Amino acid sequence: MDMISNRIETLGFEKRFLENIDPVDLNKFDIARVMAVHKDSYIINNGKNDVFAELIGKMVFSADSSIDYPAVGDWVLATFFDKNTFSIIHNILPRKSLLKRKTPGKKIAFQLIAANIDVAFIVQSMDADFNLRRLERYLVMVKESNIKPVVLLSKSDLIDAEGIANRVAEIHGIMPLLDVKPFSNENESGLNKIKALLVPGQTYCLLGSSGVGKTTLLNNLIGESVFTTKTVREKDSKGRHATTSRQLITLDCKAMVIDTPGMRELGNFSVEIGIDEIFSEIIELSKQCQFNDCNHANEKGCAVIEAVKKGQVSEKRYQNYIKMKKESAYYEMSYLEKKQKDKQFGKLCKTVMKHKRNRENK
Ligand SMILES: Nc1nc2c(ncn2[C@@H]2O[C@H](COP(=O)(O)OP(=O)(O)OP(=O)(O)O)[C@@H](O)[C@H]2O)c(=O)[nH]1
Ligand SMILES: [Mg+2]
Ligand SMILES: [Zn+2]
Repeated sequence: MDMISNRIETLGFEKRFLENIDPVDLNKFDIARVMAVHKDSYIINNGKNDVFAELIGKMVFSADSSIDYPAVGDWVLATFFDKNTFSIIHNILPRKSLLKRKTPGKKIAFQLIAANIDVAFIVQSMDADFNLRRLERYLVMVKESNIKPVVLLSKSDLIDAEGIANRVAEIHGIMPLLDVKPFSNENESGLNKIKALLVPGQTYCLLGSSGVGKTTLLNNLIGESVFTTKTVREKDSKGRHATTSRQLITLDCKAMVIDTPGMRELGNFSVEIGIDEIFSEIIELSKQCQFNDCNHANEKGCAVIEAVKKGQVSEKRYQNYIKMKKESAYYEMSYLEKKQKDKQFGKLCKTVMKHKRNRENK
């Protein structure tokens, strides 16, 4: 067990993952990490090698939603067969973080991005893609998921030093303590500063719009062009993602990285912790609003609106805050509605069954 635990520690395993696990299960199963997900099959690693895996039927039958399925980065209990060439996943260990987004549409459904991530590299390119509002959305998602954000500004080769400094200053204007690293995959400037952030055994993920250079960065960190990036010709063809699968890569320095496909839509937000953290100055101001339940929309004595009028909070930032708040409120509402509907449907079933029984008994 100890030898195995040493081996999985290099994959980022921590004792805390075992906190609520039955010791009997630990004797029965191996601990392994999900390295890649492909439809309904998986590649997992128990510290020895990558092994093909499937879910035990019980897990599939009892799954309520996508959250009950393994994501890249998950720790699982599994059994290994045929000299370590095939495995069955029995259980997912409690996650320390889970990056997910709501799938488009009104239905409450999530797409899992990755589990047990320590640091999220939010990548924006400094040319066309640079957008503070989008950055705020990514930051909210990352904070909400209990993950440390670092902002990587790519394509520094395309703008001058002043342009770079301005963009960094703009970000620090809204988040003074945020780690922001400009870099270029093209001339490799700033790459060493990114490498210096990588800690062995920690798991990182690359987030950001399509075409900002996430996969190119990963290839640079590996030191080899292992993964496909967009060719120059394809660069303009919007909507085509170079990266489509998700997998966990172990770098030579023993840090692990998950590359993700660019997300076109970030989806709505389920809870408000993230929003409150990223818009902390607005939360601070709202304590001075005349009404406790102020929505900062058009209420009398609203300190937030006052600050926007005075130019202390930018109009755009305020609008983004209101927009995200609305989305999150909408989300909560539709969730409740869904539950309500489920209840009504359950009642309906019961009544139908009762009538049926009554008829049969007659
Ligand atoms: N000038 C310049 N071009 C870059 C830089 N980084 C990436 N590129 C180019 O940008 C294009 C897109 O890069 P990718 O690494 O495929 O982008 P991605 O973020 O992985 O995109 P998706 O996988 O679609 O999400 C490629 O043509 C790269 O050569 C950079 O720092 N400077
Ligand atoms: Mg990519
Ligand atoms: Zn207010």
